[in-house]
Amino acid sequence: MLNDIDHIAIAVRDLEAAISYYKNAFEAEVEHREVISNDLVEEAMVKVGESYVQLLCPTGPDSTVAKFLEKRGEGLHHVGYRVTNCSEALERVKSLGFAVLDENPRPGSRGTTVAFIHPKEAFGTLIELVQV
Ligand code: CMX
Ligand code: CO
Repeated sequence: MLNDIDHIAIAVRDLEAAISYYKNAFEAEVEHREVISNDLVEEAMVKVGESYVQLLCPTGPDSTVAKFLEKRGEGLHHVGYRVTNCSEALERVKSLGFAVLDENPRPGSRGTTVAFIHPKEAFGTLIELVQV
């Protein structure tokens, strides 16, 4: 079901500084930027092969990413796996009784359809199912 790693998300305090770091250290370029208002975050997608590093910065104090930065500091926030059918993949996880954060798929950035799975039963890793 997991076709590819779509992105690895890293929570950062200063988006411009993180973009500069990837550019200077690795000559890696931002391919897409977007404010995801539902999640109160701004993303910069840095291209890595066919995948991305999603640099993620809160747009306000109520963002769960702001809470994450406060509690845990900057670092790995979640892994996004590319799936063919987000709804089917989510239903499977739900039918097995694992906790999810989205009962139904919803719009993500770049016109994707996404659903988040709770980290508590996923061995401490927040998972995003991404249908491109
Ligand atoms: N990875 C792993 N564990 C995490 C986590 C993360 N990113 N964020 C929080 N947790 C853990 C906390 O440490 C806490 O663990 P304990 O109970 O052991 O202390 C537990 O999850 C609950 O954390 P919390 O602080 O009480 O809950 P939050 O209100 O911060 O919510 C979460 C956490 C995962 C439910 C929330 O971040 C969420 O719903 N995420 C899905 C949406 C999202 O992340 N959007 C931003 C990205 C958008 C995108 O990529 O497109
Ligand atoms: Co993501």
